[in-house]
Amino acid sequence: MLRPQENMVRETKRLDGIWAFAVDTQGVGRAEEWWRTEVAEARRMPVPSSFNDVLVDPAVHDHVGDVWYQRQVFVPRGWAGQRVVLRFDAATHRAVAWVGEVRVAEHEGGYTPFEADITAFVRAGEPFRLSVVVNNELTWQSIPPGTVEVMPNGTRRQRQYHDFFNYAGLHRAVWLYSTSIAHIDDITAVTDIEDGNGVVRYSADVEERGSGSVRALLRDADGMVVAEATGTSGVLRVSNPELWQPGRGYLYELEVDLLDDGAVIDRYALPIGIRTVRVDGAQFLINGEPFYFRGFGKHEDLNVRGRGHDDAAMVHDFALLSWVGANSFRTSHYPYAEEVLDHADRLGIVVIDETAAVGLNLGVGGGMFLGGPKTTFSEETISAETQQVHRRAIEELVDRDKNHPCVVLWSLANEPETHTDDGRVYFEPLFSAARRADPSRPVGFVNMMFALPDTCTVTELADVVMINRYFGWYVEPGDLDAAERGLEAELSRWASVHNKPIIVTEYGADALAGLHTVEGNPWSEEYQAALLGTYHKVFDRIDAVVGEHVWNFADFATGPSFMRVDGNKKGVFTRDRRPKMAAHELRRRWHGVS
Ligand code: GCB
Repeated sequence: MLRPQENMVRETKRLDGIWAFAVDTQGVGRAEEWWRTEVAEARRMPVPSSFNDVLVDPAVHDHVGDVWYQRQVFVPRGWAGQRVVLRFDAATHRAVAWVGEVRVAEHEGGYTPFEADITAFVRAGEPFRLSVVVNNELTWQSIPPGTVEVMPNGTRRQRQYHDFFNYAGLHRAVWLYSTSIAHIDDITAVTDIEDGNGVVRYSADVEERGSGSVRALLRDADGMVVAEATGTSGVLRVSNPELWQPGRGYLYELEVDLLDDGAVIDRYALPIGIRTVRVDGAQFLINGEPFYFRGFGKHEDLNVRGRGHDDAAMVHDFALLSWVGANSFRTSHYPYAEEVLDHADRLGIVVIDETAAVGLNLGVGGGMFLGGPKTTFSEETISAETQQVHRRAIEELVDRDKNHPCVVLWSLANEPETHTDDGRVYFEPLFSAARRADPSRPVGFVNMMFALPDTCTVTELADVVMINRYFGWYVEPGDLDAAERGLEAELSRWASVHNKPIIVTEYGADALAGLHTVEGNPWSEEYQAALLGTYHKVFDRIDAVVGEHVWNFADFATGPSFMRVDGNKKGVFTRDRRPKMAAHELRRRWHGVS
């Protein structure tokens, strides 16, 4: 799905700002058809933002169910005769939208965009009422999963199987945009390098094409046309290409025009990075060169805005990545805003792109702490229905992010149950779906410690091994010698049993900023830094380890738990992005700065 874009034939209008907002405490809004009038007792809520932390009200913060957003929208008068599209970059976790009285869109999944052609329901130069109901409930049929519990006093409480706060709302931009009626609906571009020449294989989906023809131009970063083709699909070749490389995000622009009698009816300019990604034995190759991932698992998590996208905070995070010497990150544990991928494309930051499938493992939090069900895969828990939702989440992720050069690897899930045959049965079709959707990139999932090199039933489906390990924290807490031994033994085993590159996608320790101890006890900044140093010694001794992603870039909000003190403190930066000792430790290693 293409992002909205402005050019001589397309216009956009961002609907961000302050909207009317109502919490549907009694869950009656749909039955009472709240979209038909202005929502009663509306408060005001910024878009984009999570709704949870903005108003100082526990009933909003912890609300489980529907919330309603509403605003007037003016259709620009110049859009007469154009196709008008309403687009949501993300509504977490599901939403229905109405234009006036007409239900125009419905979407499941909190982190991928959806849109509706509303041409038939609006008039240029006139306003309409836009109503959206957003629902934040996690169930066994949602990705991520959860359960809603009704308490004795009738309030509803969300149980979840993941370690971050269940922020919800209109998290990203909402748009109105125009195109011509005949328009370019989608473009797919896959790049390759053949005999030193850059190759861009493109295909364009065109709607209402009629007698229109398609032309594709490839421009370099200076705007010079370097290759040209016609037709809805074709191959563009560039001699002496500037490659997209880690640390150097050189971008071409693929300009696709829909022409009628020589006139441009529609145009879309897609940034393209010419690069290859391949796994060869235990190496991860970008442009044929071994690549070593240095970076973090992150979260979209900020004070006040929660998971709401914020350009200033995003640019700052990238500046900190560069300061600390990171070359990559994982979009743990859900697809991030497209702005993030655009920025990574430009800076040459490498991304592991993850779905929102986190918590498909009731052995972890579910069984241990919540006293809930313990069977992960069953008719009552993660079922065939969940699997369908998961498959669609994978397809929507690939559909959205397939053209980003920064994305080098798809992560289908974080720490699912993969030591059982049921895990294998669940994941096999999902790997096939991912490979069908994108044959050009490696595919993997993030393994947790219940599934070992000899017992994991899913690793053989993956191109890489991604593992999260907490020796010295959840296992052997406080004992870094034991941690070193345990980690080395396990990584060596992964390397000898599976001839695949290993990326350690999580390792780390909580540290309370400002807590210092001479002994370096757990929770101190000293211990966090020392634990990372211990892991690094081991990584450097095992050739198959091709990546280190510290958990986490920054402290982040979680649900309530006796294991969390005002959130998860494994950040090497605090939630307001100040460095802990560990950040300096990483900077020394990754930048060689002393
Ligand atoms: C994990 C999870 C991550 C948690 C982390 C922790 O394995 O993947 O979501 O936040 O551990 O800190 O416990």
